[in-house]
Amino acid sequence: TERINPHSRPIVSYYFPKGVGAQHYGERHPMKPHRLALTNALVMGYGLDKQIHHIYDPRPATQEELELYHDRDYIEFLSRVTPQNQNQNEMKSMIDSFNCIEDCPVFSDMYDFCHIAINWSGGLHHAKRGEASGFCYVNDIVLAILELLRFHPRVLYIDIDIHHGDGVELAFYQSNRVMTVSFHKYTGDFFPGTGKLDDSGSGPGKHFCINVPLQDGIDDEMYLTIFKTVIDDTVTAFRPTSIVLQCGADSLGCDRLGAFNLSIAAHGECVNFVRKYSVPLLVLGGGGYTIKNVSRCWTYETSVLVGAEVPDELPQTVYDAFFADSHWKLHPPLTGKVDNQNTAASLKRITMNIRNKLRFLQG
Ligand code: TV7
Ligand code: CA
Ligand code: ZN
Repeated sequence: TERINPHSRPIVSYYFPKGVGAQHYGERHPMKPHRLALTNALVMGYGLDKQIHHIYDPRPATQEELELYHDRDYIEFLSRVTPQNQNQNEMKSMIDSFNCIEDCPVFSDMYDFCHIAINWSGGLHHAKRGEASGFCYVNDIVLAILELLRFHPRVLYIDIDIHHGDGVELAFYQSNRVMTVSFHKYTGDFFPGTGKLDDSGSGPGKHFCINVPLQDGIDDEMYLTIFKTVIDDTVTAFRPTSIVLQCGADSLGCDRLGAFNLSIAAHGECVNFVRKYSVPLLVLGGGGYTIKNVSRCWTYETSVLVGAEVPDELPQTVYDAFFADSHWKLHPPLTGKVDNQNTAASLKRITMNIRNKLRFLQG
């Protein structure tokens, strides 16, 4: 008889809020929600929707739901501010105090955008309880984990965006039910500046926070080695009952804001590695600023998650012009732009430090 691989055909739900691709942070802003329209067009173009069990156009979250994490005055402000009223005096001071400037500008339909909780348009890991940060207004990840904690004793959060997942780390810094693991670029001036190796949680959450600080130019081989080692050690020690995976695509090579050297295949291998634990999994987007590659990456990862193989030849879509660079391939070469500042020794030191820390979890 034929062996059935339990990993090959999991039950998959896919969330695509209609209209999210038309949202706009403003001219010159690197965060482009249009990447979500590209991703969805490729996912549908490949026919992956036929392998997905449930496709949702999610409803907006209610104010009450957002207040399960966020401050009431912050959410009230978000629901009221618009490009039209942002110059009124009372709004001006609130815009400053809630940090809705520069990285997090006020844009039209911004509040509708924020309600979106769980999908490739989520993964907005920098938002704090009472203020916006790093292109993120509402922390859909914290809200999702709070919901999971109603049913799951232990939730593992994994973050492969090139930026530190500071907002999620902060929300659960004192919790021993949520373990956060972020892989990120960590150098003096890189946003948000937090996430050093020694930050490990506090109070009951001591040792339940892991940071993997990396340098420019890390390649597929080094990244996959450290990712698999750290995640395997963590899953063994923590035994999560569900996993939330933030898949920020700014860790790819050639990203407009990033400085790593990952291929789409390696980024997707991280997703594949995590799915193989066969633990309920929530997969989210995040950063990603060279949008033709972001949409390729998340399309590929959708195929990995449904257990389908897709050809390297991209399907024809209305967005064909975006993908002409690589002759409409799913896997363009993305490596070779930045020197690798990581060494086998520097990564070994990080892995060993983390392994020692995880020993505190057992027993
Ligand atoms: C999850 N880098 C979010 C990553 C957030 C990074 C930053 C910009 C940026 C903002 C712009 C803009 C930009 C070309 C790039 C210290 C500052 C420097 C604002 C001009 N062009 C994620 C946030 C990071 C805004 N912020 O993890 C409007 O780059 O470094 C900073 C902070 C102060 C504010 N200035 C930048 O990937 C989704 N911002 C153009 C127009
Ligand atoms: Ca990260
Ligand atoms: Zn990022």
